[in-house]
Amino acid sequence: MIATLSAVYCAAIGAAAAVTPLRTGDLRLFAVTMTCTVVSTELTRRVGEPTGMTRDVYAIFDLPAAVLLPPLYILLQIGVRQILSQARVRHGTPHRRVYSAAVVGLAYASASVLVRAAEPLLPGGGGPGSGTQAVLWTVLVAGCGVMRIMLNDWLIAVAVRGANPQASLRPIMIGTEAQVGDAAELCLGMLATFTAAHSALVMLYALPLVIWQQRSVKHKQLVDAARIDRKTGLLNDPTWRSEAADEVARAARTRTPLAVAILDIDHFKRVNDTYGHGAGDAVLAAVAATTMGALRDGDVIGRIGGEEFAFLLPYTEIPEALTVAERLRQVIPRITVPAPSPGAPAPPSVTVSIGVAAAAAATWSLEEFLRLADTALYAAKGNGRNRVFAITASTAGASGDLRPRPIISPGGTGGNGSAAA
Ligand code: GH3
Ligand code: MG
Ligand code: MG
Repeated sequence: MIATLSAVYCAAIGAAAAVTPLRTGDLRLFAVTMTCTVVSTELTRRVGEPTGMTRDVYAIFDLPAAVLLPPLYILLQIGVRQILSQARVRHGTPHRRVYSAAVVGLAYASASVLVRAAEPLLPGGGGPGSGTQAVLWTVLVAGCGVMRIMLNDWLIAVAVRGANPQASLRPIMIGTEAQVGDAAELCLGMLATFTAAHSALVMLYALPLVIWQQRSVKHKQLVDAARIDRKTGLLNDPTWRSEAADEVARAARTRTPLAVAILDIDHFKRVNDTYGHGAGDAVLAAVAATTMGALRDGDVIGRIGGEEFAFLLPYTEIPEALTVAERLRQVIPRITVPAPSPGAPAPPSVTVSIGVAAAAAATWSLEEFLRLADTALYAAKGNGRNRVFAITASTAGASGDLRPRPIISPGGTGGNGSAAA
């Protein structure tokens, strides 16, 4: 896939070069879009380019080149920017650079071809014009811009999935942040295109906007990096504690039910010892992904230790919290984790022990919730592992019976005592 697309990109440049006549006006506009691209890459250099699949803001100068010039120019512009980024911003893997250039370049070239084909169909013919024609023309440009984004995302998703079938693309493809970023990028690109259609040099005013937007994208990525555990994508320990403490304080204030649970993978050391640390990491990521998938959006999930995760369920009645924990205990052993490298054995399935502290309207602090959940977890481990134990209280600040009790699963495979709630 990567080789094919890269070959198509190079062939497209060759074919476009053969059929594109050199015109002074085109060259002048290309000089401006290329200058803006080079200057914005240089000026945002120190902001850096994050690794992995990311979104950036260069469409502001790519869209004018794609819409107002023959496809050859945008194919070249994208290629030059990747070469420049490789040399000046971050030394990435060469084949990924070529693939990025191919994906973005071909997506824009398709948009370019489409605009050229559709422009003559507008009532006022080609060009942005003014009044109704200007509105219709920008709608056409926006349509091509959206098509470019979709084609781009689809090609990237195919490659990412090919390399890692488990990869989660949701946040980067359709998360709120991605959509806001795409919309801002597209709208600025359209304004720049409309402006450049009238006077290429006026587009220079867009330069500070690009630098500003690139910095804000980077800022968001830095904030995420400081909050998120890289191995699992869950909140890291300090962030989880801080967000969980806010929820606990709110529950105490509003007298609403809340539960805190600690989940610990059973005999995880054996996975590392037998299958290697890489396999252990893959298991950690898979358990985290399953946990995230099983919980709701408002639940607070974090990695609070090596193979220990914590989750807080706000507004959750005791029986519901116990059901959630028990469901997780049942579903995690069914996860299949692929081998970390070709030829290596696939890691085994794992079981988990979960300790829950749940209160109908408790005034426990987060520390108390955690201490009780830990006591319940200890009981789950001591009673044979692969179990959920819970400590529950129905009244505020309850100090009655705080002994951990096992939760009986519907299939009878879990605890072996009486039900908790
Ligand atoms: P138990 O059922 O009692 O919880 O046994 P356990 O083996 O899961 O617990 P133990 O505390 O003895 O070992 C936890 C292991 O988790 C030891 C450590 O090497 C491993 N671990 C901690 N963090 C990571 C990590 O980030 N990646 C990997 N692969 N292993 C980790
Ligand atoms: Mg463990
Ligand atoms: Mg542990």
